[in-house]
Amino acid sequence: MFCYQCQETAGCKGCTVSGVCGKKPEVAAVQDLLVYVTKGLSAITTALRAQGKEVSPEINHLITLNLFTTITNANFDQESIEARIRATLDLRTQLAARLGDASALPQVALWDGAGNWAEKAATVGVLSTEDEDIRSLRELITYGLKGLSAYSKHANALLQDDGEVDAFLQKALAATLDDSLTVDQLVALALETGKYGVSGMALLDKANTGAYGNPEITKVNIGVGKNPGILVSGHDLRDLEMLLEQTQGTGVDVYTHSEMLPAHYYPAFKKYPNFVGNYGNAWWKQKEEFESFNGPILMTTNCIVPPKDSYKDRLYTTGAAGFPGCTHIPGEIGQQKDFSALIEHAKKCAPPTQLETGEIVGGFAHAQVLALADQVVEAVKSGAIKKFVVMAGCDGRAKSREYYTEFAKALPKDAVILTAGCAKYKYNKLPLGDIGGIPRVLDAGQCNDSYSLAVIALKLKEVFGLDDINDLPIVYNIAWYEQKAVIVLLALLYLGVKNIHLGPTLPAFLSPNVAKVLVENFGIAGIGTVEEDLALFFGEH
Ligand code: SF4
Ligand code: SF3
Repeated sequence: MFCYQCQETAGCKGCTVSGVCGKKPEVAAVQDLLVYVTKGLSAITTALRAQGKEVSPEINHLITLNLFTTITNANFDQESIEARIRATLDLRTQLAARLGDASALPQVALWDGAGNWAEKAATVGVLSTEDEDIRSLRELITYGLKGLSAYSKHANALLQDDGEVDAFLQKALAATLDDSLTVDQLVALALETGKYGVSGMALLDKANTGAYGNPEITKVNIGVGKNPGILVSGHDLRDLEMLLEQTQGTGVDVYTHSEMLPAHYYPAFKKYPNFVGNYGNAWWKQKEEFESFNGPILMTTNCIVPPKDSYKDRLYTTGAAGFPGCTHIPGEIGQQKDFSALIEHAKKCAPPTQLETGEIVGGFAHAQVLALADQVVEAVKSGAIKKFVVMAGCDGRAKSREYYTEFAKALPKDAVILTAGCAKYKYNKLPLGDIGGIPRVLDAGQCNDSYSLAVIALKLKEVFGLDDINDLPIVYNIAWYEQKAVIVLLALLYLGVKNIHLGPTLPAFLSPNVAKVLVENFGIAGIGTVEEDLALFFGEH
C-alpha cells in the first residue's frame, strides 16, 4: 500500500505497511480501486455532458459517496467498499452504452472489473504517477475533491444539489488521469477546485441553515444526565435530526461528540428535551470516551478510530462510514433511517460516566457574527480587538499539536480566535475570557463552517472599505488532518487569502516544487515554535 493523504502519514512520507489510522493494506487497495473506477465513471459522465446528455442526481450522489468513503477514518469495511466498486462498474457499463462512440474514452473508463482486483489495485494507486510534481498535484486535487464530496453529500442529504459543482467535480476527477495536462494546468485546476469548494460549502451552509435555522450563541452542557444515552459523532445533521425524532419519549438521551457539537447551535435542535449536551472531545480520544459513554455510538462520518473490543458492539455506522463487524444503519438520500436498534440497545445500557462538568459557548457562524457586527467593528476601531486569528481545521493525536493549546494560551489578550472544525478542542475549554462581552474563542461550527469565517472576513473587508482581504487584521494559523481541510485550504486560496500557516506539518503529498509554488504565490508556511510564531504574527507584543 501507499497512502499519504493525511497529516499523520507514517514518517511524514507515506504509510506503506499499514495505516497509522488503522487502515489495513487490503482496505487501502480497495479504496485505491474505488477512487480509480470513480475516475473512470467521471470520465464517462463528463463525456455525456459534453454530448448534451443529462446525468442524474443519483449518479452524482454515487460519485460523491464513493469519494467520501475513502476519506481518512471514514470507512474501514472492505466488503462495503467492494460493493461500491461493483455498483460503480455496473453503472459505468450502462452509461458507456448511452455514450455511443466510446473510442475517445481514456483507459480508466474502459476497465470492466475483469481480472484480479488486488493486482489491479497495485497498478492504479498514488505511485502509478511517476513524475512527483504531477503526482503531487493530482493528489492535491483528488483530496480536495474528496473533501468537496463530503460536504456535497451532507447538502444532498438535506435535498440540496448543485449540478454545476457535481459537473466540475467529475470533470476535475477525470482530469487527474489525463496525461496531457501540464504542471501549470494542474495548478490552475487545483485553484478552480477551491472555487467549487466555496460553492460546495455555500450549498451546505444554505442546506443546514435552511433546514435548521442560523446558528446562534449557545451554551452547551458538557456534563451528563441520568438516562442512558446515544452518542452521535461525525458531521451529518440530517442523521442527527432523524435520531432525535425517533428518541422522543423513549427515555433515551442524545449527546454529541467531536464534530457534531455545533448541532447544538442550531435553533431547530433546541426543541428536543433529550438533546442533553456534548460528551468528550475531538475524534482521537474516542477509545477512552466511547468506553466511558456506556451507550451506543452512531458514527455518521469520519473520524472512526478502530474500536476496542470492549465497546465494538456499541459502535454503529451510517452513510459513508463503515467498520467491519459494526452494525451499519442503511438509508439513501431522502429515505428515513431506522435507528430503533440503537434506541433498544441504549435502553439496556448504563447512563454515561461523567467526564467533566460545565459549559462551552459557540454558535458564531456568519449570521450571528454579522448580527454583532457593530460591536465587533467598534471593538476593532477602539483597539480593544487588535487581531483575529483563524485557528480552524482538524485536531489529531500527534503530540506536536499541543502547539495549538500553547499558542492559544499565549496569544495577546486583545486577540480573538475564529475557529471551526474539531481543531477547537485544543483550546475551547480554556478560560480565555472575553473582550467587552465578545468571547475570545468564536466557534463558527464544523470544519465546513470555515465558510462562515470567509463570509465574515469578506463582510469585514466591506465594512472597513478595504480592497484586499489580506489588509484585514486577520491571520491564519490552521491545523489540518484529513481531506476536508484540503478543500477548505483550496477555497481560502481561491478567495485570495495569503500567508496561511498550516500545521503541525505540511502535507507529505506536496512535492518540493509544488510546495514552492504555494509558498511563492500564496505565502503558505508551516508553523514554528509558539514564541517564533507569536513574534511573526504580532511583532513585539
Ligand atoms: Fe496513513 Fe493517513 Fe492514509 Fe491512514 S489515511 S493510511 S494514516 S496516510
Ligand atoms: Fe475533525 Fe476528523 Fe477534520 Fe471536520 S472529525 S474536522 S479531523
